[in-house]
Amino acid sequence: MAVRRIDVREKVMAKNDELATAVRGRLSEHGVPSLNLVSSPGSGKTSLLERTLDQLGGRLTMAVITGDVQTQNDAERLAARTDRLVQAVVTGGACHMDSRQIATALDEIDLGETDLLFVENVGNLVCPASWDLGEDAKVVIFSVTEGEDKPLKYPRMFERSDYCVINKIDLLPYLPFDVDQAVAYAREVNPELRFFFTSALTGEGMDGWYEFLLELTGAVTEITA
Ligand SMILES: Nc1nc2c(ncn2[C@@H]2O[C@H](COP(=O)(O)OP(=O)(O)OP(=O)(O)O)[C@@H](O)[C@H]2O)c(=O)[nH]1
Ligand SMILES: [Mg+2]
Repeated sequence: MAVRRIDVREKVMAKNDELATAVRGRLSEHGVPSLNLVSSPGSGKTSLLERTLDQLGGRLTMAVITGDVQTQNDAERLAARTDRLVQAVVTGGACHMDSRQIATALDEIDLGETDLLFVENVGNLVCPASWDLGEDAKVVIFSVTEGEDKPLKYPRMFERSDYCVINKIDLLPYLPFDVDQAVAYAREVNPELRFFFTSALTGEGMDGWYEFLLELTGAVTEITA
């Protein structure tokens, strides 16, 4: 009997990419920039967003879609910081979000009234790297408790990201984490990465991040023009 191999993964990925292209089209039609926050669990994605909503909420209208394997804890934390609806995607076991979930979530978001879209992906340094959600850029959050070598051990996530937030810098005095080495490793896999150095806990270093977001949305030009 002959064997016929069906490559399900390829088909699923092709469908995801098709939907991601449609998502990108919808966002760009409304001029809404979008960032997909990716990282290992607990690096500080939600904390970074909490602070960002607090600090920029008066200047930017930000929409958030969170993804978690289980619970909508992050969406609830973020909903406490914004009047906007925060969409919680529970992946029910999947280690990443996909573009169909984003497309569905977008149906409930008034893009005409949105300056910026954040997606907080499932905490996982492997799976989300392969899935295009239609975002403009991935931002990898890399906390100083993880060890300098993570870009070398999980290169795809760093390759696929345009921005890297090195978070929890308030803990540097207590850890043997070499920031220069971590940056060098990350640049080894992606020389184009742009870095931010933050503490989402104390607010240290967050100004550069806020300026970047304001520039991304055109808010800085509007203000200075
Ligand atoms: N010291 C310190 N702790 C932080 C910082 N940012 C986040 N944390 C703490 O790290 C823990 C995890 O933070 P979260 O914001 O929930 O991390 P996350 O990446 O959203 O986690 P998952 O969504 O579960 O992957 C919490 O206890 C935060 O208070 C920081 O800059 N410094
Ligand atoms: Mg979170």
